[in-house]
Amino acid sequence: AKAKYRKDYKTPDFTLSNILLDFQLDAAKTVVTATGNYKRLNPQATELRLDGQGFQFASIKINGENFLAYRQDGESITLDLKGIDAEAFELEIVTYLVPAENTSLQGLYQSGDALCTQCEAEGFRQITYMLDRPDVLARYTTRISADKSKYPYLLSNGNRVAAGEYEDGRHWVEWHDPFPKPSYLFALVAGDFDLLKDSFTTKSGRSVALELYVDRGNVERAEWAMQSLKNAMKWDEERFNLEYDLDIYMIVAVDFFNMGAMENKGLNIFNSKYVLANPQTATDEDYLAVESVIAHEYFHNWTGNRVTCRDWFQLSLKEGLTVFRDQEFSSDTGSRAVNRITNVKFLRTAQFAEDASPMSHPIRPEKVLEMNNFYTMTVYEKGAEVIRMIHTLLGEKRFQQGMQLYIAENDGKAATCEDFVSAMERASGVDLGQFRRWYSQSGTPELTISDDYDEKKHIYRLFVAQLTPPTADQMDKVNLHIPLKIALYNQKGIPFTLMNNGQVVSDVLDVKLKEQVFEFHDISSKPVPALLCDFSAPVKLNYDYSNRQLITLLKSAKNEFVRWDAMQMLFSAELRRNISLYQQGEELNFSAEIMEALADVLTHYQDNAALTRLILTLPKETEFAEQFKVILPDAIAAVRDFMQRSIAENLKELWLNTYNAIRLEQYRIEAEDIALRSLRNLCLSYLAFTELGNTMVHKHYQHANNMTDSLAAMEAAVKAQLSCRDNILGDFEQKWRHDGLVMDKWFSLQATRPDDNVLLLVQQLMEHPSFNFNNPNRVRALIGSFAAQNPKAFHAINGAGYRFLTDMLIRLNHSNPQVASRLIEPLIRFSRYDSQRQTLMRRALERLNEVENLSKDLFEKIDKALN
Ligand code: BAL
Ligand code: ZN
Repeated sequence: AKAKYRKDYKTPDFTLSNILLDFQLDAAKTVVTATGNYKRLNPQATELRLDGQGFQFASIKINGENFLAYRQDGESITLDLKGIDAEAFELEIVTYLVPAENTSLQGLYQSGDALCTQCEAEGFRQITYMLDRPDVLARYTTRISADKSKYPYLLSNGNRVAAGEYEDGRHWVEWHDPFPKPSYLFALVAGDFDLLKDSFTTKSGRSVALELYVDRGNVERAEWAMQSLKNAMKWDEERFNLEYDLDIYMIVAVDFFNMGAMENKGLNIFNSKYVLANPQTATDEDYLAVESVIAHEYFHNWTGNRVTCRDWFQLSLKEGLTVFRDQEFSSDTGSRAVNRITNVKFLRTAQFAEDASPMSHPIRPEKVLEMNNFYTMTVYEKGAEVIRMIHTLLGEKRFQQGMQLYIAENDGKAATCEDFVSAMERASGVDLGQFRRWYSQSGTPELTISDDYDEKKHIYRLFVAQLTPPTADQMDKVNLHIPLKIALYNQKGIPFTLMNNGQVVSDVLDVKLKEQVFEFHDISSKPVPALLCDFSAPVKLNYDYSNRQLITLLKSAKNEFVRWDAMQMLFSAELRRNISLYQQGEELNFSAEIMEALADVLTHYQDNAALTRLILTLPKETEFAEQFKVILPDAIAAVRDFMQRSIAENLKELWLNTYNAIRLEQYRIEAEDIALRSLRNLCLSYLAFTELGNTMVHKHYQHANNMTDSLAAMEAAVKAQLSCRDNILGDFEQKWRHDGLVMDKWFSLQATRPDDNVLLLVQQLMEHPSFNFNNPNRVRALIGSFAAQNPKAFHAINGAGYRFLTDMLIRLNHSNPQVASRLIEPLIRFSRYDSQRQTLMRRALERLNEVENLSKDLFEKIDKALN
């Protein structure tokens, strides 16, 4: 297979206006007859090349006649049309599929007893030969027939237009989708489900039927998803003026799914992880994740489906924008500060790491071998940050005017990132010329800031320099337009008005040059600067803060994000200082002034429980790791453990008092309760490291009436290696062994145990009756968590972690390359480690590289890492 380049985009020679898909379903042999009306767009074209692979091809007809003038390779068929009138013709193709054997979970496959599809990005071509590219939009009619007792529900996109029964026990249903769409949005589901029904009346008064399909017995776990859907529909009308368009909206939850969910027109297919929730099985975090993914897929109906992507290099056009939209929905529905902090934590850890890896790419990639490899943190989360910066530069009103223009100009079309930026620019009058570089430049920019205060003239200056270090994909970097939001606090924590020559100036500075000076007048005392407030740009900040300055921000800044970020910087400073001590073999110590600041925050928890919890949460090892050019997994683990125990012991009484003071009787999913519950569980997680730990944790587990509390106790017991641990783990296992989704929490916790023998345990758990190597959720929970969330064990200096992951990848390369390709990430990032580990990791990759029939997915990443 050859890489594709963004610069090589060409409009298609042919397009497809309508297609009739007839599926005679059977898990062991499905017959697909695809009848499409093709039109020639390029009068010179005499050949039609269609994508297709992984099925048995039976026959091809043009205008009803058998057609033989074709040639095939492993990935396509090329029809020689010189013998026919190629302006417009009907093409009928028959293919045979075996869904039961399709473990790749792309195209048509079996999940449990159901049959379902996943076509994005290029899965449709595993169903039949197709112009499988997003700029070919057609109207789909889908006729499905199947055994009625096995598959009572037969679903596809659009409206159900006809149905009937055959005498042999089979039945059929026909669906028609009036909106032209690309093949990646096609979907089909057949199975036996419980159905939760509801309806939504749009703001123009149309009634939309809402249908949520889940495995039998799970209907009471679907209520929250349904409520989230209705909230999302309403929010999109109110904030974005976007209304739903079809008469029916269906969601189906399946257990075998590579991604989180898929926005197929009118028929979303979801990983059951992002649908099912009740207080006994789902944590507060799960509830919020369900709400956000349900919203995300719904928002795609406009940003993705009505306006789709011209080519896959434009993926961030729909993903970055839709992530921005789902983040805004969660922020309007819950706490804006909590959402911002959570998203920034994730971005700084995972996206920054990706940008520093061999897979570094701009949010609009230039070169792709396997498209599935580009559903990344960069395209999604950094893509959303780029949209957020546009929102910051334009303001809500002009941003919404830009959205309306973008939709009006591109509805029903396949658009580009440039179409979006251009609409934003024209609607707002704001020049985004230099800003566009965010779409083509990869890497994490660094802002290095210093300052100067003129006591006599009351002038404060910020000297801002920007630099984007070279990345694996791109050596030369240019200056970006970076919105830098700031505040200047006096020693009492009151912000100065930002003035320049008697004028009030914006708190968002336009950083555009390599070096720039910003001057503020009438600053009556030396201020403490809050820089990059709300993370106004996805960059790293270098400013030489003193602990005193950070403690001032932590105690008195008005902005919640600034307070949280100040504590993050204090934790980092403390970690670094202790890592030096650790390396010199000296005794570690925890700063008294930081400890005091932590105590102060905890004492005032009632002012803001949610923020208190976020501030007092010690960053994970993987979060700390991102601060280092060369990552030292053992040192980070040891110092973090020391910090955790110090905070636990020193503030023991406060943790205990707070734990006892918080009382929550009934379980409710309300922001306030979630905040208190999570703070109480944070107290427990610290107390676990004190002599009170074992008794308290065990009691907490026994008294828990919801999964959030049960899991918090189990996690505290595991992390602090308490003697009640095995008892709790065993009880949980007995209770949930028949529920794979719940067991994922258990598998994941087992895989991240701090114990020395954790790898052996992980290997043993692969034989556990609840484990299933073909289920991506199970594999990610057990193997993925070990490799990505247990850095000390994975990077064990004997190389056993690397060998284990390599063995797993060799197996997954055959069964599910897409999952394999996600799991390989920690291994390709070897350049961040010491030379001994680098050698071991390289050796593992070289071994993988020798595997016969290496998938494109893995090949692309290994190739980038080794070359
Ligand atoms: N389009 C793939 C899944 C998602 O981003 O919604
Ligand atoms: Zn999406």
